Amino acid sequence: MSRLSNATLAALPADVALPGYDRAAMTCGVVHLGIGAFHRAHQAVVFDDALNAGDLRWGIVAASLRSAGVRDQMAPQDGLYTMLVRDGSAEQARVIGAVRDVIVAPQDPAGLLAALASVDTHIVTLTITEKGYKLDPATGALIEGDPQLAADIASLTAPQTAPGYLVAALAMRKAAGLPPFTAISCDNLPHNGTRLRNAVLELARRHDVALADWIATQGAFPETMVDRIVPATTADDIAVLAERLGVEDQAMVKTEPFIQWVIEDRFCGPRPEFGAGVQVTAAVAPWEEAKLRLLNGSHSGIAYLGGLACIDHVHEVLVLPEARFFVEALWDEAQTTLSPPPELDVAAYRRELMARFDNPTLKHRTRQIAMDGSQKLPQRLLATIAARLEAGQGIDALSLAVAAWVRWQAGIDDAGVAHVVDDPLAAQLSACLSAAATTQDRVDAILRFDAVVPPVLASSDIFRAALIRWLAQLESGGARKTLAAFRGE
Ligand code: NAI
Ligand code: CS2
Repeated sequence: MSRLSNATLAALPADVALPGYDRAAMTCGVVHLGIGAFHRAHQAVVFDDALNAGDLRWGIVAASLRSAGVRDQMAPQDGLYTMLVRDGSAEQARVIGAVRDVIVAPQDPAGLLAALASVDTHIVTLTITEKGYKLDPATGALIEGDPQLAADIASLTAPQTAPGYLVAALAMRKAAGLPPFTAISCDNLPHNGTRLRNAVLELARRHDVALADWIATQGAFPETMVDRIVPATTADDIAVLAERLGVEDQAMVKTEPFIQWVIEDRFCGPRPEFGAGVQVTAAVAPWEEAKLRLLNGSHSGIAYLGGLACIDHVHEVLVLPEARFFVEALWDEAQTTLSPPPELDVAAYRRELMARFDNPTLKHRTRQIAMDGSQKLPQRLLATIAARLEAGQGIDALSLAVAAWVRWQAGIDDAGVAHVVDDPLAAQLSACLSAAATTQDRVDAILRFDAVVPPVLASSDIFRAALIRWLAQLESGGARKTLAAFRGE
């Protein structure tokens, strides 16, 4: 079967939305680092909207800092791909044309640096996962001793890390008399702009103090809150779409109708006239905190408990009344720790969130969300627990979610089936847990794991007791029984 491409666009079925602009005439104002599924269904759509509105400055040069997979899917398709929006019953298809090129950084570091240093480039977006920033999850400081970071500290000729690419390109821009670009982290990290800025400034300082000062005064690293559920594409998704389109699209993404991008009003250069789904605002933190603690906190709880109970997808976990009860209880706990923005109606947000999780056509795998827990737990669950404890409030549901994460580290589900713990700290976590003989010992080992657990929780007797209680139940009876017990059954 032929592939989706410029040549096959005109033959697509009439109900597929197509780029409404001349792709050959667009320039690339955006460089994106980490072209995974999320970028293709979120930021790229926002820039595609700007292109459709007639501003042809917002094409994208995208890069993968690791593998050639996405480039190999997109290059034969002239950078085109389909976004499928599934609302639970109907499905809409739209071809996105914003991505002009995909660079595989390890194969072409000079090409990526040239794109970043181009006079056309005004904005750099990043979705490199939480671990890509090379920051300690508990403290947010650069991970000293990380080999890739060490290489970038030694030389920036062919950078290894995202902060390395940004520093090297900013040095080229400064030398060429160009302004810096606005660098926008779109990963689910707390204060993601500040974290990215700190990583870049710290690395720049190791090379050239004047460069670091220039970036600090002239550059911009807005905070953002990003939200759209974008599950990984499956081979089945690609096969079903090929039937519908009559051409194959290996780079397709599937998502939900909901889209939100809250960006701090801190740009150092041009930006598009943002349209639907984007808010530019002075204060992102309240949005970000609400999203991380409500959506992502419960997502992680659902992923570990559902994964242990051998349930593949989020919507299937929520078929269980005891799982819904748990999610509502976790939200009750998290909600008291928030200072929501005035525009956010938390009760309505919770109702909408449950409906989003219930979407049966997204098929969001619990295993996908369970990945990289060590990088996710601090902002999703542990900060919430610390705030509850400080206020003298209970942590029943939140600590059950953390206990399920601890249980997940054993690498075996409730049916005795082994799973890979996909986490950059998996080996260290496994070493710390395997030396522990009892449930109490395992909890104590986790509490001492200071890359993830902050001191205030490591020393909390209340947190320790809650973890021991839930972990003991998960270990003896499994996730389904523990959820039922949580509900008082
Ligand atoms: P994906 O697996 O499709 O893509 C991940 C991208 O990150 C790939 O380009 C990969 O090469 C890159 N990457 C991974 N580790 C890296 C490292 N150590 N250094 C540099 N690059 C690295 O995942 P997806 O769905 O695109 O999600 C990526 C991130 O986007 C998430 O971790 C999250 O922070 C954020 N996000 C994802 C949402 C989703 O529903 N998928 C929604 C909101 C945010
Ligand atoms: C999920 C998020 O994979 C995960 O850890 O919790 O990627 C989630 O889908 C997004 O944050 C939704 O905006």
